[in-house]
Amino acid sequence: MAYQTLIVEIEDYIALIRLNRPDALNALNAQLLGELVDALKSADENDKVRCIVITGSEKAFAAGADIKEMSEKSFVDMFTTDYFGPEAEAITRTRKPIIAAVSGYALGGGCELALMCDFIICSESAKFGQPEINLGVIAGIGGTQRLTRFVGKAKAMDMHLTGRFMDATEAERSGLVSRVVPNAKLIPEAMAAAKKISEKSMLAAAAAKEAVNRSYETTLREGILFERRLFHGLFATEDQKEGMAAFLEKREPQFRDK
Ligand code: CO8
Repeated sequence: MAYQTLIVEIEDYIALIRLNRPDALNALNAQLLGELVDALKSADENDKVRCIVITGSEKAFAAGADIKEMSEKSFVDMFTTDYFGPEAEAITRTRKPIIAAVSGYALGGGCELALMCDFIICSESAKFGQPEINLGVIAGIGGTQRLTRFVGKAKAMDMHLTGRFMDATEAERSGLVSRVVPNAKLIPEAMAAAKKISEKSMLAAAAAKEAVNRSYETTLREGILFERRLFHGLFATEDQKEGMAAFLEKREPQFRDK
């Protein structure tokens, strides 16, 4: 499928997906989200992809859901189409690891999209925010739930109620992002992280992703049991035999996803 709002490059087992609506600071409209869902599904199904990086431009990862598209909609329009619900669900169903590489504004739905990824690497210019309150609404694709789980109630309430932005330093200090790098290093750093992931066993990577994500869905006891069963299950794979043999033989493992 040819995309109008995304640029997708696949190289070296990494799919780099760039949001590409520069005139609207990559605001998320129905077309962009539809194309993103399609690109992620294709990446999941493509043997030549082992890790995914989603990024925007230097000025904006995404400045929110598209206000022009939403402004005239009624409750009935939003409710009957379940506005952005199916797309958001589909994004979080992606099985391959996804890194968000954030530069500039990640606001509203843009911040929420970054939160849906497995982890966020940002540049020094990144600004995260949930400014929907300034528009008379609130976050709609997970911001009140994920941000609260990731940075705690105090910061989440502050952001959702005041609409203020969080800079890169505060985002790292709060646990929202895993790394902050200079602007020019953002894509190289994200691609290097993706390359590292792409060299692991995809079976173990998928299990790690499922287990960490499960920690947000269940009790500690159930989550630990889920983790232990996945851990036990990986002993049925050739990659476990290879990984442990390689360690003992002091060589690099050759994982085959089997
Ligand atoms: N939607 C549509 N267009 C946008 C958006 C947006 N969210 N953000 C920026 N743009 C457009 C501007 O309208 C402008 O277009 P034009 O040149 O045609 O007027 C262009 O992008 C450049 O923007 P600015 O001139 O405003 O650039 P500045 O550098 O002056 O400011 C800001 C940058 C601070 C990012 C500013 O553009 C801004 O405040 N944008 C809006 C941020 C915002 O409020 N985001 C939240 C939107 S609501 C939301 O995300 C809800 C999520 C849940 C939806 C799911 C429903 C279930």
